[in-house]
Amino acid sequence: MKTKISGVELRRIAMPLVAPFRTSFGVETSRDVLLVRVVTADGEGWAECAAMSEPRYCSEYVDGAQDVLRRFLIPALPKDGVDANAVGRVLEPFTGHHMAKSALETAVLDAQLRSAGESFGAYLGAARDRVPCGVSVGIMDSIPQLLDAVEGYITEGYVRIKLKIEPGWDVEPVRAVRERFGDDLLLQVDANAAYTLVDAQQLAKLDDFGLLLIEQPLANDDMVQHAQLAKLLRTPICLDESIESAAHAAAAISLGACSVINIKPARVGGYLEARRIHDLARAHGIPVWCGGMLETGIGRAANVALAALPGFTLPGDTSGSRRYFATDITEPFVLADGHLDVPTGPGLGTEPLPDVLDEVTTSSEWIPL
Ligand code: NPQ
Ligand code: MG
Repeated sequence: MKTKISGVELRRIAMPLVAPFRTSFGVETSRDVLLVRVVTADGEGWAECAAMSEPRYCSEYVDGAQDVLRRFLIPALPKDGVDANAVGRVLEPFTGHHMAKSALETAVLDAQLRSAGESFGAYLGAARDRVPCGVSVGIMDSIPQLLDAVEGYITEGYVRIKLKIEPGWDVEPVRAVRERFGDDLLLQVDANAAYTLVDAQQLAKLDDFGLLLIEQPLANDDMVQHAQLAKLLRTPICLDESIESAAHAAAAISLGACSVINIKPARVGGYLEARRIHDLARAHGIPVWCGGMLETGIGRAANVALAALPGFTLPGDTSGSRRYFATDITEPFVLADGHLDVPTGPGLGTEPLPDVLDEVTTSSEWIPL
């Protein structure tokens, strides 16, 4: 099926966070999000770009994503229409820029599925109608502050807690959370590449706490070092930043660099590549889960649909809207019994609320095709 696109709106919105979110690579207090709206003959399709304001998590950043979309990716779309399945191939000549590519492909896919009356979940192959949700907890100023935050999330129903760690904030916060909330709590940590292989002995101390996994302990490029570290730890290693494609996932699995994969569709270039990684991991018995990039309801809707695929056997960072935003740009995603419902409407099954969208918009540009 071909979708004919008349143009694309690139809209920037400013979304204040409910609380600062600190990771090993920095502190975020507000989310500067690029929204992509594809306009077709009979409708439109939405997506959001996961790129952050600065290139810290990965090399992409939001101004750069908007530039490459405007100058290269959008003009590459065929004028006589394109099937969403072919967008990846059309953008292939341009290297990198997975988050920008993901946003464009997702908006085309949303437009196409809306026209066809099919939901993202049904299209991707969702195997359930709701998904269990975890939450990512930032680095705090003190252990009591961390315990209060974790207690609040457990009370809200989150079924799994992920603690952000860095050198100097690792064993003690994990020990404190285990002592306070018990051994049954599903608990994992995420270092966002803050360690090196010489820290192996320190990381091995985490083996005592029955963690589900340790996410991205070493640098993005350290695939071989992750394989070496895996031999020194009992805690399973999960890769996030290192996995930018299905090819990377295949390499990581055959190297023994990870035994779990965090799939973020934006990081790997879109939901179709995300599904390929899911299929590959599943064939190898590698559990996967859906990561998060502080998405608004637009990105969240698609992530929840992906997280409903059968190989997503661990709870994801698919938190409710209020984890990050007091007011979401869509109807908010609200946890029920620790789960989020997979949207069932056509396409993403949600769209921005016009009044909220106008209030948070900081700029908009129209790229005609
Ligand atoms: C991760 N996400 O798994 C990322 C990292 C991350 C939910 O922990 C603004 C935009 C701030 C994206 C901070 C979670 C962010 C961000 C952290 C992504 O590694
Ligand atoms: Mg991570």
